[in-house]
Amino acid sequence: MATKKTSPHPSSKKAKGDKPARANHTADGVLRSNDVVAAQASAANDFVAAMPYNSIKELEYGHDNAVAPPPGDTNEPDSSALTASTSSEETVSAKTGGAAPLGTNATIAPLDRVRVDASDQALTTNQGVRIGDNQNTLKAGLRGPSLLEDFILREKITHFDHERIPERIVHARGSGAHGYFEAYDALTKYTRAAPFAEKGKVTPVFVRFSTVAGERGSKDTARDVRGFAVKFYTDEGNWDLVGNNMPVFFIQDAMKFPDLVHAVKPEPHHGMPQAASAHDTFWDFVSLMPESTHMLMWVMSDRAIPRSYRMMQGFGVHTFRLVNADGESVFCKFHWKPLLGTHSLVWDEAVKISGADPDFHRRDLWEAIESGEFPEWELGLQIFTEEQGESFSFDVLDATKIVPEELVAVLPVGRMVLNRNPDNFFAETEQVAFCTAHIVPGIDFTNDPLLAGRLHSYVDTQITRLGGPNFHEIPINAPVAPVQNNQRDGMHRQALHRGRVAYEPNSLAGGCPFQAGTAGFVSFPERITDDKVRGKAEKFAEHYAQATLFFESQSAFEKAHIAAAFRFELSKVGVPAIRERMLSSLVNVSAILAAEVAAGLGMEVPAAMPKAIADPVAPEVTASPALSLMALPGELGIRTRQIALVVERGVHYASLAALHGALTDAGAVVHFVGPRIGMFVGDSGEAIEANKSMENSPSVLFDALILPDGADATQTLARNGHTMEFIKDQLRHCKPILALGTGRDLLEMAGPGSALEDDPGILLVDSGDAAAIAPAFIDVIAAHRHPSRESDPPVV
Ligand code: HDE
Repeated sequence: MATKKTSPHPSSKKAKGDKPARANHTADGVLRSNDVVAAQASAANDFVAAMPYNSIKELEYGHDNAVAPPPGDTNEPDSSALTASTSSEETVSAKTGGAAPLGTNATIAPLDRVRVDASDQALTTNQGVRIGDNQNTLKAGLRGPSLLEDFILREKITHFDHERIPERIVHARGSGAHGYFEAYDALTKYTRAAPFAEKGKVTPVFVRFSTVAGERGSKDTARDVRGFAVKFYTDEGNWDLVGNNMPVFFIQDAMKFPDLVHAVKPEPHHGMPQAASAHDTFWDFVSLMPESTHMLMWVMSDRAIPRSYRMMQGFGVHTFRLVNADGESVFCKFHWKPLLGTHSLVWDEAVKISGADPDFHRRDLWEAIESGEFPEWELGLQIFTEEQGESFSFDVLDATKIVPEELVAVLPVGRMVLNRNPDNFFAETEQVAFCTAHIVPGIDFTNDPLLAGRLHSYVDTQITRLGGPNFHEIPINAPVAPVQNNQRDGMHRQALHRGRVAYEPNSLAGGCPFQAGTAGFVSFPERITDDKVRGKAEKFAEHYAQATLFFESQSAFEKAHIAAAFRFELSKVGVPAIRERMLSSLVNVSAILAAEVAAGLGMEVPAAMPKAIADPVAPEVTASPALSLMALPGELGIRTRQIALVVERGVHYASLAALHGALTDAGAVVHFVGPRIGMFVGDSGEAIEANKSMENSPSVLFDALILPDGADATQTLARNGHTMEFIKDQLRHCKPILALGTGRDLLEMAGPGSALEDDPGILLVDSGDAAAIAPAFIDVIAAHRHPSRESDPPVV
């Protein structure tokens, strides 16, 4: 039990700012040395004596104590001097400040404390010395040799030489933002986790989206899984939900992760290809790992080329465990659903964007937040009991399987809003360190063997990447909850820990910091009685049912895109036997898909690959509409969509002005795009400024296109090769086009001619009707894309 001590030794009293006082060696009638250090030791005696033994030692044993550990013994000192490092700690200077307020850790505070603003400040060295000349090295004579004594040059260059840190081994390319999570309701029935403690509770978050395979400087629009990692700074510590935009993974056991990553990354001899995974090693590996097939269906779908980070789902992937305050537990899967809906690029567009703007997703996220269009997701949970989980046809500990939403519905529990861009990309987005092992009371792990490996991997990798074990002190990683423990030292330690105690139990620091008992994290006491083996449960051997479920649940054009993606990726594989092996695996997913891909590769459909299990349990769900991107159209409207209004000298001004107004009112981002940037004079003499050119911003960067009216203007535009490319791509990618008056001529030159009238994504009007057509065009843009225009025949 904690006790309170009330009789400090007289020598512990000291006026703030005084020099360390010689003890009054006769104050209590006992003659003592007047040595300050000896007096300090003697002062500690009463305090230490108040803890005669470790009263919780006996509670370290047995099951009951394991599930409900006691709080540690603790005593409160009457004077901070009793637990201080030094009797002079109240000697204040500009460098040291005053004594730390008791029980606080000043390194844990809002990021304001580390934000640096150089406005109105002179340039200095890292030692704070103002620099007189930042242009010239110190030389012996104007044309003489540079001198080694130039400490300013050497400091500057040395720091520069070490500016880079190792990039993440996977997920190197990413973009982040701050925001908050808000709980819809208390979820205390299922979990005592802090973010769900009460209705309306708000928890700060930092989110990082990423690609997986490419290096830090690679393109955003590669075909790849996207990371979706959320750090919740809860008032009970940091919780990281380190998920992806796809709900399954390639492998079932952490043992295979290095193999997977070595297969998917650039081939080691020549370092190619960058960002993509279209090479022999990846397809060699996955075609030998049929458990990957389900994930391959997701990766070959349009989910692997999202339109925007703001328009993709997120998933925790593994089954997690929730635990309530009574110690009752359920299993759970985490889902993020974007308010804007799920929308993707098409492959040809993604390829072209990677040249036009490799930062396409980073820019999109940044610009949306800068313009106050804060992206939002709803968090949903699939909750089921362990017993329910055991009854499913698949194993819920197998990360290559989903729990279909038709089997367990998704319960909406809160929303996440990203409302602030980082101050500094390196300090925040690059240095943020997520870890699946960062959980808080109320959340626990299951025995998913992939998750187990992750629990080790993330902290381990940060030690190399961030240069030591103290990365939790980097401001972006520091929790808002207090951090107090006896871990000390190591590279780049920031905290100045008071006192001489760095162990527990102790009496010299009044037992502090003490173990929290059931107020802290206590692992769920899962019963385990089994053999210690290397192996997997039988249900893990079923590899195809959910791959088929996914494929069959897609719309016709999504199926066509999946077939086209397999065709493209496998066409890049140099070794035909690998292509054939992969095709034989696809036969087990869908005969139609296999036939479609084989035809696209000029191959015969091979025999089906032998399955690892002859007689699997029949799946509960054979069609899941929720798996189609069409299931989440999201908020209708055109907010943040990028619209190109083409301009040239002599365009019909009034119609463009009317549309500019209507689209702006609807929240779109309107750009005037000319053959060059700069001023153009319209038909009535007014000026229009083009902020983009068709050369610097090809049409793949825009969601919709308006072709202007004006005979002279359109004739000039028609002679420009860029104009035709601009329109052709917009047509090819099934995006909305509005042609005003003679703008139709341009469309006909570039496009399919007579089919224009029947295309739901194309509107043709006289310029006098521009204002009237605006609402209809807004609806056409809101639909994003009009796949009926596609030339690839749909897979039926
Ligand atoms: Fe990761 N993963 N991973 N991963 N992962 C990393 O951690 C790892 C897995 C995911 O924005 C690394 O800090 C292992 C699944 C995201 O900073 C590393 C295994 C899922 C991010 C690592 C997996 C993920 C990472 C690299 C299998 C989806 C980026 C740098 C056992 C649920 C986080 C780092 C960010 C990053 C290991 C599998 C998601 C090496 C060993 C499954 C979103 O520690």
